[in-house]
Amino acid sequence: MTPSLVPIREKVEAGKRLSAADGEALFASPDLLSIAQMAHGVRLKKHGLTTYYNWNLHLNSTNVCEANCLFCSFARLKTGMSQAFTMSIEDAERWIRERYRPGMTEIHIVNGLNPDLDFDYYPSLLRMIRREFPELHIKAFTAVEIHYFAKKYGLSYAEVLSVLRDAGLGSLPGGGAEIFAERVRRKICRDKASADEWLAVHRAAHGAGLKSNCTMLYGTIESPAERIDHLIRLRSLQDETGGFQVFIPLAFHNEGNRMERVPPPTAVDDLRVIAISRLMLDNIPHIKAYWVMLGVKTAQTALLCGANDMDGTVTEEKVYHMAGSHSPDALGLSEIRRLITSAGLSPQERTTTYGTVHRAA
Ligand code: V47
Repeated sequence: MTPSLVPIREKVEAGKRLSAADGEALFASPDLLSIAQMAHGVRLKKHGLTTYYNWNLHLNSTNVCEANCLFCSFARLKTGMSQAFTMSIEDAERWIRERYRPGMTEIHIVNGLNPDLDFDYYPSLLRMIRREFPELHIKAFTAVEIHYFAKKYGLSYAEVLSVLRDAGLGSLPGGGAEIFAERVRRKICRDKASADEWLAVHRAAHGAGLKSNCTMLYGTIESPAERIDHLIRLRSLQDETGGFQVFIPLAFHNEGNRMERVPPPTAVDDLRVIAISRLMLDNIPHIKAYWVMLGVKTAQTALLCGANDMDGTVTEEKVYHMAGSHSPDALGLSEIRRLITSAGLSPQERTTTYGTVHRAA
């Protein structure tokens, strides 16, 4: 182990919280194997060998988006542009029906900030899903979307969340956080919710009894110190509310967007971010290795570097596939279990909120 890591290992073994300086020392160290071993030790203490996955479906019902994020390959600025789409509620119902299988437990919905829709579109979408597919937990709308609804329709976050919850919203996904540092946000995503607004939406969701997820987009133009600042801001909100279930680091993909000249993170970067996240986020229960984003092989390896969740079957993901992901469109349940088992770990199917799913073999 490189000498700079020795005091950090002592803190980790004593269960002490790591500081920003510790986090920066971890990013500065080339000793990935020692960092991964510490993170795996923390994961074993928290979860043993148990490794979660779920049976889910991803829906994007519109990619029309007023925000003009440089890294995004999915959004189209205006209705009518090439590849822009907006599903009606009937289209969305048909789309889900064609892909839904009895036994699925979750639908994950992330959309663009579409200026052409009335607010009623969103509760109507949720009500349709609750009526037609009552077994699905609805994890929908990032904090950036909730902020947009509040601003556009003149409502408070609590009011938006209350209407959506009454219509069937079960929890919030973690997207849209990107990197909290103002320097980076100004350059890559200047015209959407700020860091403080993103955090305020999650605070409001937790206050309303909704669980949520959190993310960090890494590999664009942020510094290691800005990554650590991001993780510490998530950790502070978690100290306050306890409402985050899982942290998902999201690796930058550079195809089909305006940051094509920025090289994407390597596998070593990916594993280092997973491991350091596990070490810094001592109060967030789970770390997800999202296979669509990492690629299946790196995601499997991440399960031995601090991650304890693989996300789910997904089915037709668009955000990453439009940005150059070469991962498959979907993974079968038995393939996810095989990946986990062959890493020497124990697969456990979960609900969105980490309840156990018992399924006849
Ligand atoms: O908000 C967009 C990111 C997010 C790119 O909560 C990009 O369980 C990298 O939030 N390169 C959407 N990242 C995905 C997301 C998510 C995914 C899986 C599970 C969960 C969960 C949440 O993807 C966006 C943005 O932060 N993103 N474009 C890109 N080119």
